[in-house]
Amino acid sequence: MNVREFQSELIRYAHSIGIDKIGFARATPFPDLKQRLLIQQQLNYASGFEEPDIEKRTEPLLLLDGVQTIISIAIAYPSRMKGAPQSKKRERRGIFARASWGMDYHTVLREKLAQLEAFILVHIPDAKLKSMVDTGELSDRAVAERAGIGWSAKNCSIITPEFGSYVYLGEMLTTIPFEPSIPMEDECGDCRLCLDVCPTGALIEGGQLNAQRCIAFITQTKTLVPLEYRAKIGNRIYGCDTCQTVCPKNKGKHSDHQQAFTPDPDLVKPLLLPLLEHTNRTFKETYGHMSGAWRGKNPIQRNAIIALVHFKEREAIPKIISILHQDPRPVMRGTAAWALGELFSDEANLALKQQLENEQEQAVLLEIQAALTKGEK
Ligand code: B12
Ligand code: SF4
Ligand code: SF4
Repeated sequence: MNVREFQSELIRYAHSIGIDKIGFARATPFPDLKQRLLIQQQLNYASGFEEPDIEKRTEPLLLLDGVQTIISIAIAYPSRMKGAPQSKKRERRGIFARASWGMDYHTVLREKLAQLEAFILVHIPDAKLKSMVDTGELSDRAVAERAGIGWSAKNCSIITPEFGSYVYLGEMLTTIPFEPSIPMEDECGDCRLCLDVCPTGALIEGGQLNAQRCIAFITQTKTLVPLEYRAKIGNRIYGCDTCQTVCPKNKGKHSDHQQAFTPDPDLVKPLLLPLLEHTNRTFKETYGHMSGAWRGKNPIQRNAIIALVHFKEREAIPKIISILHQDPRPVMRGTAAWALGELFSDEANLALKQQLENEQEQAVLLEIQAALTKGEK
């Protein structure tokens, strides 16, 4: 079998194991991406979650000797859930972004790539292969764009004609000289809906994100959320889907054929107050299989307090007071102080004054003072 024939075999095999799209990119350097990454770094627009070595990100040869082709794969995930529970008074709920529905996509895509590797090695035993999903050095989107999986859209996502932007991406570097796929034309046209609806103005221009302002990023940080973003987070406890849900190219796109990503409605739209009760162990047991659990329980619990304020859930005041008085984590105490200032009641005011006497942490003291000042107004 020559390389061309094997490539067709490989594509057929990929589809047979549930890979929704597969494309092939030449493993030459990514000079445009390199410039882009440098600019993002200089402007402090990067998130800090990316691989820091820009050379490794843009020079595939540094990752695999003799690399010729990068195989890009895409796997679709659902945009709707069945039986979503209502968020109502005393039973307020947060929301995990769709990229955290069902099983962690890293596990699913890595398994598919491992199957693909095994298939290749049966036919070409001396091939050298290296696979990655999200946490690898490469930009999964830049590879997918070059491999014709979809176009690089104004909301930064790779949008596929078949599944919209609701696809996960992964890739495999190979020493095999496959025929490259043809990249897609941009289909955003004059549309700029995503730029206009982004709640924090994080999309600076088409295809350029200031990650520091992006709610998807902010929900994953471990520090106090800067004041200007707290009201904008809403009930998002992990990630943000707004620039995707608004996109006309995603209209009607809902792929539920990947069983692994079928969401458990009570987990992806969890009750907020019970979330605050989790220990590390119970959180891991309950949410550990989801990609949104990767930063542990602390950011999620901080975001849950912010979401309770979003719902003006005054029933939560006693629990938030207990956090202010007893939680060993300054970020939780600081967020609780702010929340009590927002939800305001005599009980909350008294609790803030008591903590003002006992609090040792400067950042928390500032939050308490700001909350008390707010209450006086
Ligand atoms: C860091 C990171 C984040 C950061 C920063 C996101 C960003 N836009 O840069 C934060 C935490 C904010 C984030 C959020 C999300 N992420 Co994220 N993230 C990553 C990660 C690890 C690296 C991305 C990166 O390097 N960004 C730097 C920018 C500069 O490069 P890039 O976007 O990779 O590549 C494009 C640009 O460079 C652009 N470009 C290059 N040159 C030039 C020149 C010009 C002039 C212009 C305009 C553009 C341009 O073209 C490239 C191809 O599109 C990737 C996984 C990976 N290893 O690649 C996942 C990844 C991008 N994330 C993903 C997802 C699903 C999300 C969320 C939707 C999750 C959610 N619901 O909350 C949001 C979407 C937010 C958004 N609007 O982008 C998917 C995207 C799938 C897809 N269909 O596109 C990825 C690929 C993970 C995966 N393996 O599936 N993410
Ligand atoms: S994920 Fe949310 S905050 Fe980030 S760019 Fe999209 S709409 Fe804006
Ligand atoms: S909302 Fe419009 S501009 Fe933004 S990604 Fe979708 S089609 Fe492109």
